[in-house]
Amino acid sequence: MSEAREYNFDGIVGPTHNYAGLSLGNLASAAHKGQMSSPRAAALQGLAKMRILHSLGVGQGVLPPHPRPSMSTLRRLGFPGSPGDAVVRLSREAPDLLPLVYSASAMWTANAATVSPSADTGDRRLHLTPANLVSNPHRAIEAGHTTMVLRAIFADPTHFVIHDPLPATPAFGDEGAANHLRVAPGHGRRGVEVFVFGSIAGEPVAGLPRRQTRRASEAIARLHQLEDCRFWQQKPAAIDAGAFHNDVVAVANERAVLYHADALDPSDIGSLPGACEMSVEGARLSLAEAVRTYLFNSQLVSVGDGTMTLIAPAEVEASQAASAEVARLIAEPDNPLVAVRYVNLRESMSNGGGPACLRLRVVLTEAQAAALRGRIVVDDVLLDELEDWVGRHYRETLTPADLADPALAVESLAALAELAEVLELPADQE
Ligand code: SUG
Repeated sequence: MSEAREYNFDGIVGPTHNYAGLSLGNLASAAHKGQMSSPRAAALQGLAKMRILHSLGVGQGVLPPHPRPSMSTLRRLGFPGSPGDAVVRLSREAPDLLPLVYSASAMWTANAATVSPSADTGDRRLHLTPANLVSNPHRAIEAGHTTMVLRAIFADPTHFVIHDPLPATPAFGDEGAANHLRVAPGHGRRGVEVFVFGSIAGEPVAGLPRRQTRRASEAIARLHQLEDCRFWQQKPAAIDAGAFHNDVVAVANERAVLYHADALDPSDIGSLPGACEMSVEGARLSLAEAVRTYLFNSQLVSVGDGTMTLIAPAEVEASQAASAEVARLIAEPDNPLVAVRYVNLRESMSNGGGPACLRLRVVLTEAQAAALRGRIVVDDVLLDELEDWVGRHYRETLTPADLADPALAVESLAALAELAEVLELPADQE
């Protein structure tokens, strides 16, 4: 088991990346509503991040964008016909639904699924449960396609179990790995899996939406046959300050847990055996500044010699308070963090998606890695091919009004069909 390695499966940003202000409680999404996006820059920024992780020796995979417009959604809503025809009719009869069928939100693969490595599970297989994402309609339509893609990649039943998403109802609201921490002495060793929830069963609350329910997390823990897990409530004040997912205020890697002390209970963290705490107090960095800069949405990764590097958004570097905290943590001798790499993800950040939102972590043994299907683990050649593909298919800019252009539907679906060939995955079944 000790040969296990962590892979980060990043969502490739799709050709229809746009700012529609769809996510209540996500402050960046609301702030950029209606602005012009740059799908090409967004995708290249994501690929540049993947290149850094790959160069650090961290396993790096990709998950394809979902086909947009979502033809399955258009058909279910009563818009048959070709993609161009369906979009033209939708923009005449229900233009408010254009952002729903065009959202590129599947790029944030931390919300694709909850993953339990085989070291933690009763049957010693890797378990994945795709998230139902019921809190937001544009995200709920991801669940079916995500399940299909994960089943295509993690197809070997001797190693992998892909569960169905939980029932798509508020009582089982589930947002995947974004509300899940794993603390273990090493990636391949048995760990404690921590589920952080906002409500028990989707009960109405004053304040911003609580997307993750305890009932959903408990079901996943049962399905994954977890031998050691915890359920913690995120402090409501943190959600109301804009931490709509726990990964906006906490990140763990092996023994290390970096978190904002106003979001989780330090005694909860202290109860984890062997955990190395890196906490940031509100007096040093306010919750508001943590949410604005996404310090805790950094990726904390092991780089091979027992040390860790933080992959942090450029917004952290530009903030005096946040960058001072990074410097303080690096200087601290009692934790494994020794370096930071700042990355420009401005396009994704403007929709509330930082470095950690863009990746789904999967710990794989060598045998499991060898059993993956598709050409989805990157090397420099694949990254070059993906950059070239983006350059040929993506628009420089997109405004909300452009979503009514039927040519965008044709372009975007053609790009995705070509990508399926590059990645050697089944073509879209939508
Ligand atoms: O679900 N934004 C996403 C951001 C997800 C971030 N993921 C993690 N924290 N793991 C969301 O709120 C905005 C789309 C728009 O407004 O056009 C959006 O869906």
